[in-house]
Amino acid sequence: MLFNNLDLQQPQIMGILNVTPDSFSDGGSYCRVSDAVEQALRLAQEGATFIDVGGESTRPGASCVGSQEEMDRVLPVIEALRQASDVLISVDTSNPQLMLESARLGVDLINDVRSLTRPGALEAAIQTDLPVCIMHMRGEPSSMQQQAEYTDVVDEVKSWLMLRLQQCVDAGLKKEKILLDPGFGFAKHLQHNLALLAGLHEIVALGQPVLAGMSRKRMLGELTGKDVNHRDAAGIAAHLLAVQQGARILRVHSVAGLKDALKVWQAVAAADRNLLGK
Ligand code: PT1
Repeated sequence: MLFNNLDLQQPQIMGILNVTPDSFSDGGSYCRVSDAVEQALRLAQEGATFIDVGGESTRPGASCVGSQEEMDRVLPVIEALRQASDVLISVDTSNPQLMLESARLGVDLINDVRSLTRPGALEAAIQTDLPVCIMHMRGEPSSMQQQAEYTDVVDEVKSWLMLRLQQCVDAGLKKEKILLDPGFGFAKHLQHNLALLAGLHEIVALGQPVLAGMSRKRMLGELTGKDVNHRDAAGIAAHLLAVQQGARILRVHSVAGLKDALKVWQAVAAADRNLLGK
C-alpha cells in the first residue's frame, strides 16, 4: 500500500487530533481551527506521518454526535491542515457524507471504527477510492463494554476481520487498500486486550497492513494505576510490542517518545538482518 512516497515497510506513527469537546484525554483542547492545525503540525514535527482527525469520541460510553455537527468540527480543520502541510491526513469517521467531503479536501485515509457499516458508508468509501482502516468492535461505543465476552478473543477478532474484509472486497473495495485493526478497548476487557496484543502477529498474518491504537486507554491504566494523562510510557511499551509483531501504523496522542523507541527498534532490527545475512 502506497501513501504518497511512503510505503508501509517501516512502522509509521499516526498522531491523534481530536476536535471534540469530550474526548477522553484531550477533549476540548483543539476546538479552534488554528489550535488544531498547530497541534497537528507539532505532531508531524515530532515524527507523525499521519494525522488522524476525529470529531466524535468513540471511547467506551461516549454518545454519538449529529452528522452536521461532526462535519462542522472536522472539515474546517482538514481543509486548513491540507493547506498548511503535506502530512498524510486520515479522517476518523463512520459518516458517509464526511468521508466524501474529506476526500474532496484531499485526505489520504478513511479510519472507520464501525468498519463502513453505517448506511451508505461502504458505497462512499468505494467512491473515494481511498485506503480504509476497518476495526473490530461490537455494538456501539455507548454500550459496547456489555458485549465483551469471548471464548478465544484472538480467533474471534481474526475471524470477524476476515469476514468483514471479504464483505468489503465483494462490495468493490480494493483489497490492497484495506488496513485491519483489532480495536483495542472496543468491547474488550483487560484480559482480552492483553491476549490480542500477545497474538497480534496472527492478525498481521492475514496479510493486510495492521493499525494498532492503545494510546492512553484504560488497559494501560489498569496495568500501571496511572491516570489518563500519565500513560504514555506504558503506551510506548505496548506499541513497541505491536511493532515487533508486524504492526505498521501506531495511533497515539504523544509522538516524540514513541518515535525515539522506534529508532531504537529499527536499528536493532537492521542489525539483526545484517547478522543473519537476510
Ligand atoms: C483505534 C481507535 C480509533 N481508538 C482506530 N481508530 C479510538 N483505527 C478512536 C479505553 O479503553 O484503536 N483504532 N479511533 C479511541 N477509542 C477508545 C477506546 C478510547 C477505548 C479509549 C478506550 O480507554
